[in-house]
Amino acid sequence: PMDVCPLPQGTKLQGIDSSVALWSRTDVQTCTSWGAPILWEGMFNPTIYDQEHRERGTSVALTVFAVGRYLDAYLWEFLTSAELHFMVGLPVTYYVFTDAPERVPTIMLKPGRTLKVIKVERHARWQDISMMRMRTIADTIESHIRHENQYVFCFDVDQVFVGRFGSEALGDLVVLLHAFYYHRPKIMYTYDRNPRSAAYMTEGDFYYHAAVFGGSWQSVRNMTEACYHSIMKDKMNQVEARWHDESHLNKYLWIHKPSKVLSPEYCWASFIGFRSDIHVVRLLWAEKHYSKLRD
Ligand code: 2GW
Ligand code: MN
Repeated sequence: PMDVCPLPQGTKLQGIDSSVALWSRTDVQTCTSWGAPILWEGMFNPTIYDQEHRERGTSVALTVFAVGRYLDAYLWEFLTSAELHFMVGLPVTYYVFTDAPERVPTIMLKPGRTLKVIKVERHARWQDISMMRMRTIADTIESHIRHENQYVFCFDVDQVFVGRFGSEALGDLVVLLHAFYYHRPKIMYTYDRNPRSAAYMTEGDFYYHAAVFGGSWQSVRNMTEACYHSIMKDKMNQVEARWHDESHLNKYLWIHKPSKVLSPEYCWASFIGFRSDIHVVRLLWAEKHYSKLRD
């Protein structure tokens, strides 16, 4: 049991991460240049994290959007699998945003876990369905989440939990390495490269995946609000970033460094095939049926 990696002088891991809870891995990068842990299986003791968070009375909000055809296609499996694997043992409040509250399936929840459904409009363009999540998340943190939960995690709905996604993932600002890019040269990162977009960037640390992000309600509120504002700025200028909200998220994270980075175990895609550094899969991209869902 050792610390994660040699940290640059002056950097300090926060909270539980600074105690004995972290081990090391030698085959992968376990620490960012600014001293944030990159979390891989084998680096942490789940029992210590769970104990500590139960003692602190930690509770977690999860936000997910299921608008239009994505509701029937994905929501039931997403929620059912979250009950088995997401923050098990901690109080969790699910926030389901949908245009069709009456079609949200009834799920048997474990004690201490609740589900709230909030009606949202169905934007005509799918790009707007995706981007406008930033606004809705920021608003809901202000109106509800901040009064009940210390942490919030935001997910795409087109994925399924298949392994522990637990309290080790909690932190101030937590983001995910995109499974498709984590081994690739930076030149391949699909940042926005249009100088007219507010998401424009020429260099970055990693390529982060917008399918999973989280943190304290304050940090997630700040990030989603900032992304929403830069999305609106683009709309005024009649440009759209290459990967929509994901481009704006990557830009924000270049300027505001995350305090914890999740390895691609936390959102793996089976089409990538076998990788020897992926020891467990915790969340898996669901199959896409683009022709059915996007026309
Ligand atoms: C999205 C695209 C095309 C057609 C429909 C939709 C759609 C998305 C929808 O009809 N209803 C809906 O609720 N959504 C929500 O937006 C849902 O939660 C979904 O998971 C999320 C993002 O859309 P998704 O999952 O189809 O986009 P991906 O998997 O290609 O995601 C990456 O890129 C996106 C931006 O293009 C986002 O940044 C996303 O977070 C990334 O994972
Ligand atoms: Mn998705």
